[in-house]
Amino acid sequence: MGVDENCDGFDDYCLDGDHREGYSGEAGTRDVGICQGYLEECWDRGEGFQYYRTREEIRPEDEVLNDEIDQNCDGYDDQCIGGEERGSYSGLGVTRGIGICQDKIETCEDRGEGMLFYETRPERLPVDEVLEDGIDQNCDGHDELCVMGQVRDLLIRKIASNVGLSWTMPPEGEPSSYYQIYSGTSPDSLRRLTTVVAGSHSYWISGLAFIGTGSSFYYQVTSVCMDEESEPSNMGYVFRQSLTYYPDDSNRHWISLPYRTGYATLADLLEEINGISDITKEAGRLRAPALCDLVARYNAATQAYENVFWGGTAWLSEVDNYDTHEMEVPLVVAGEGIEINILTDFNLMLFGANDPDFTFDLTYHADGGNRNFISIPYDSSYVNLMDIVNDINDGPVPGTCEKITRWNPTSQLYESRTWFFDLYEWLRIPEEDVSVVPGEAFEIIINADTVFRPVVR
Ligand SMILES: [Ca+2]
Ligand SMILES: [Ca+2]
Ligand SMILES: [Ca+2]
Ligand SMILES: [Ca+2]
Repeated sequence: MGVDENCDGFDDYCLDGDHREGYSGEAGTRDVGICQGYLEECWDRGEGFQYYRTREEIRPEDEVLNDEIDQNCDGYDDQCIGGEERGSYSGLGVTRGIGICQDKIETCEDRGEGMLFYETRPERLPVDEVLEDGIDQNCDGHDELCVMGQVRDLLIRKIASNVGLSWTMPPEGEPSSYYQIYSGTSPDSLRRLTTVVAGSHSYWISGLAFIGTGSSFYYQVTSVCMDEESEPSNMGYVFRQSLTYYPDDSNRHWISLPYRTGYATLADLLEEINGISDITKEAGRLRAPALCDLVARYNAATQAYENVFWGGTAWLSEVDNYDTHEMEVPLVVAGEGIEINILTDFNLMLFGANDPDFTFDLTYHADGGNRNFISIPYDSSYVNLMDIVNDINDGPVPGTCEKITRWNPTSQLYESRTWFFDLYEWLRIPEEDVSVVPGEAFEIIINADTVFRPVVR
């Protein structure tokens, strides 16, 4: 003990009003965050003046993360533990981690502001697929292939006064990009008309006014994948034939139909040509034609014509069984030609498409006439009558086709080529070449079963 100078019985340690402070924590942590030094003040509490703590020291403690308090007195409230990682993804859950899609990765680091999450890998969300590059850009689990299958069933139909194109999805699937429609007034000069989105299989051309140009129109469709394009579809037709009426002559025409048409029966043809309806039903039976009063097919099996014709007061059909009010009429058979009789000049318009798979499969009947009435595609490559014969016979020698006949619509006379075995040559009537006029039909006579596929351009 020291000396009791002021005679209060105690050797005082300090003087009234004195204070002192200190801090035992790490340097640099004092007065940062929760850390503080202690404070002692000089009081006399009955035992002489001594220092008493009036504020406790607080040294760094374990950090409590993200509570807005800086427990370890480094100046920051840490958000995380160093090295910790977290991922996040803002896209659809099914795409997360698939293909190019990846989480944003944040890593806990101290970059001078305490432990915070910093983005160390960016998020990647689905983008438009790039086809056939081995990478799944849209994160659906696979790299898309370039799809552009060939359309093979294009059909052109007249519906009301519009031209309707329709087709189905190619076996390969919908095109990756779109369908491209081509059109032109000749099969060799088709140009791009318009595109149709994948998944849609039709296109309408409103009105038939464009037909007034006097041309036929040809159509094809392709499938497109970016800058690649499929082979063109079968050829579609809006086929126009200018028919002339001769007052003092017969007015028959042999007409080729497209192998694929919207005409189910000969009545459908008559109705469309004449612009009348329902001639097979009671209400339509009496509607007189203005343009065409007869359509006939030639039945190869029976070797007989089957007519549907205007009888003067009503439509009649040679295959009507008179059992019902409805008139039975011959069906349109793919590949058959038809004969029509016209009443005035007009432009015959036929709608349809070629069938690239169509093959004639003609049967020989030992006791029959073996005449077959055939349609030829409007875009065939035949130039002269003998081109058809030679195609059937695989050369300019006799084969299963021994006669071909054209009906000349201007002279209203037959023109033909007939194989004469005795002379071993073709009898030519007329002698000069006979052109194959697109739209005309032909009669052939066969001497054995015959299979052939017309050649188109
Ligand atoms: Ca904290
Ligand atoms: Ca801290
Ligand atoms: Ca994909
Ligand atoms: Ca891809």
